[in-house]
Amino acid sequence: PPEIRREDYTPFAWLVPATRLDFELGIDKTRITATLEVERNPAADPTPTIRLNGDGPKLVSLKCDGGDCAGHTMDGDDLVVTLEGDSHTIEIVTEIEPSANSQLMGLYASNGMLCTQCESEGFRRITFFPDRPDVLSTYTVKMSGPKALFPILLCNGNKVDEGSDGDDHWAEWHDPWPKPSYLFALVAGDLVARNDSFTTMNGREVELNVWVRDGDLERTEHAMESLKRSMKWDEEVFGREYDLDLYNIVAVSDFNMGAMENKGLNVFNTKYVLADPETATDGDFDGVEGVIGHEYFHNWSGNRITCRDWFQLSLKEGFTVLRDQLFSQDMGSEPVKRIEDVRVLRGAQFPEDSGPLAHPIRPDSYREISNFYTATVYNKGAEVIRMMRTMAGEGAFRKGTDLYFDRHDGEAATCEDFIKSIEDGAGLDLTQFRLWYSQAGTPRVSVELAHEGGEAVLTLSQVVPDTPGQTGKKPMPIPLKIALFDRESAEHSGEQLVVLDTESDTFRFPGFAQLPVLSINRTFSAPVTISRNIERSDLVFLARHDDDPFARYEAMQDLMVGHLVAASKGELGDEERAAGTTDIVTALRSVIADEALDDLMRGELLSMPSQTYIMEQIEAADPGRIFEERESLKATIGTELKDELHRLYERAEAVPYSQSAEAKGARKLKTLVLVYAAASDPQKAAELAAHQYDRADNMTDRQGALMVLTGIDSAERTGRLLDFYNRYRDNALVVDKWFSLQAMSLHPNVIEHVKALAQHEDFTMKNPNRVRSLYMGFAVNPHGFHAASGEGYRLIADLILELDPINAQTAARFVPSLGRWRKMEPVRSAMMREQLERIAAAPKLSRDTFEQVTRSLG
Ligand code: DPP
Ligand code: ZN
Repeated sequence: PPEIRREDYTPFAWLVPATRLDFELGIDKTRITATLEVERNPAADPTPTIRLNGDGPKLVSLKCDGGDCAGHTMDGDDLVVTLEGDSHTIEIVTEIEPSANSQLMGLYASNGMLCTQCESEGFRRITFFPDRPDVLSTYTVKMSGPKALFPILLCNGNKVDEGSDGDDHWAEWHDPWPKPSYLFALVAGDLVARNDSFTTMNGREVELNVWVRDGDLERTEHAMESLKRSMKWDEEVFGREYDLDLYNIVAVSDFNMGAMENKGLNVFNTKYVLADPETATDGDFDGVEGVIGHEYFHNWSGNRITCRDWFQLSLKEGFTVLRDQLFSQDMGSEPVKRIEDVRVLRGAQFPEDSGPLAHPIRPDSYREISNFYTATVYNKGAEVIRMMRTMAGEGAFRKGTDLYFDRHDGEAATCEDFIKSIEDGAGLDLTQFRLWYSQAGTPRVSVELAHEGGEAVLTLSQVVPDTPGQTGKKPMPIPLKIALFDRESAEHSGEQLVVLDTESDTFRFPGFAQLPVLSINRTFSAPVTISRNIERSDLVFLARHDDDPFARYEAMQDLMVGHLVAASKGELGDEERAAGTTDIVTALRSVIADEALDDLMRGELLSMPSQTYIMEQIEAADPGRIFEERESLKATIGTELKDELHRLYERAEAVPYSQSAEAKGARKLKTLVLVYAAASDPQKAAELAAHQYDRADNMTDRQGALMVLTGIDSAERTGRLLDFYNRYRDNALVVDKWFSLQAMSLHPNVIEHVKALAQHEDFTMKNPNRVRSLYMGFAVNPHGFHAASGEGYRLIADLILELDPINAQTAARFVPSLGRWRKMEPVRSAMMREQLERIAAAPKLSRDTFEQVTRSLG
């Protein structure tokens, strides 16, 4: 497959002011008549042809201006039509087979309904079209089909007409807002809606619907409330008003992504719509709110202003992720949300940025764009814009975004357009800052603090590491929020922002009689790694006193990470090990006792760093060794703090179920206590977890208990797993949990369990949620995936090969786990590489998997 390069961009030679689509809908066969009004684009070089992208639709007929076309050929999958004059009407009839579409791109069947997914290049699987985001067109769509099968017919925009014809019926929809083809959507099926309305800031009434299958309606309240909160928040915080009279959300159970922001017709994975206390955890509730917000915010950052080309993906995704993060911060606990977001960044993006698939947030080339819907484009993209906001201040940043929305409304824009708008609107000079868009790799900042003549002297230096295809990088502006704590009073005289924009720099702070304690990268103001030689006692100090909750969490994590890294490398003598453990236990004890903390935050402070994060800190990591050290520390904590944790549990257990922060915090603590108990006293933990499971009146408690039980070989484990399955076997999302809990478990036989589950009657390769629940659960379980035998690697490689022909996009998502081979100790490293080579040698790999495997081996 060819490499597509950002610098090769040229505007399309034609404009398509209007598109008419006629769908004759059927599950097995759908016929589409597409009528395109095309005009020469005065801004582009003239060509004698128009290229209409295709990916498999059967061409039934083709007409130009009502008659034969002057000529046409197929160029690969594309249809190239000869066009001589300046404006034409092209009519294309195609046929497709929705029920045979297992890739879930384009128009496909799911549970008897029809739906679409067009981003990035799915529209070309429906009809031939200039399927690129810079071709904006106004769509009028007529859908017809059997009323019994498809009582509900939905499309973008507003319904303008409808009628019946015997057993068939039809609806015509018109979307007044010009859009690229990737935002097209259609849904036809037997659906019911939760209906509501929202009055915008200018008094326009918008009808809101959340469409689901009959029986799921009671679980849509949270989605609807989240939608209304999103609409209000975007008015208040970004000044953005909704622009149609109708907003439809449809839940679909077979879906590659989380959700899709199609204009006026969002299509969602059921996972991000359906929630009630009985079947959804607190995390699931937060996920629904976040994704509902995300897709809604795209209406402005993505739809009203879209991307010129797919290299600009972060223009809409990075910005929209930042918007959804800020929204969730405002709806819940700001510091806890920040910690969660940083955890995602470090868990997914940092490894990507330090591995073979590293790429800048604005990539320079790709073979398959689906592979670039990454944590880098999304989450690092959000961090980069967050840094602009930090440097500008909230008010000035808002002026920048106002200018952006104003200047580029209706356009297909670039990242550069965004940066320029923030520069002009916020009054920032972002000349050097643009490097964040072009340079990959997580910068490493080295920190030294000295005390000289009554001053604290802070020396910072940065290295931006080499990444594939990029060496010798330039220093970037790194905004670091800091505070200097007096050791006696445990107070500081104000937070400051220092911007390190050279390789190395020194900052002096007068007025210190002795060396203060430095709190740095507060709120995680820059997406970098900090390396410093800090005394353990200073970390204990910060874990206890830092007034920035994020920095306090960070100190707690650093304390544990430092200990576990040294222990895993065999660098700790008995005495050091004991001293390190004592410090950790002391710090945790102070967290448990601190009455100023709320329990959600307390839960964060009491959580151990993930094994994956620890592995990232070590060259040639030995996952087995790290696992043992981490379990051993967990057991020590469980033993040493047994009484405190027990009291915490009892207090939390008395809090009745509600959605309040207090009750959520209590639930988080309960399962956390079980996690520590499982390491220190498994039999007791199994009893306690079984008790929690049996008494649970909500999924958070029940799932938490079962999660702990799956790791303990016990009678309780078997009984509760069976109960869980029998209780929820009719609920696909909960059955997904049942699969993933077992795949993620600490049980010694996890590989055998996963193999058996793959043969379970409820397992299918056709449903991405089910595939991810079993195999992504396993791939992120270092205990199973990195088993010394190499069996975990083989299992994932087998999966990739089996899934690739069915759903290439989902298959390719599993490649990065094997792509970490360079970071592993030699034996595992060789086994991982061997599996990648086995995949690479397979005949007929998809473009998605081929690209990921080749880059991973590269
Ligand atoms: N649906 C995906 C998202 O919202 C891609 N746009 O991020
Ligand atoms: Zn998005």
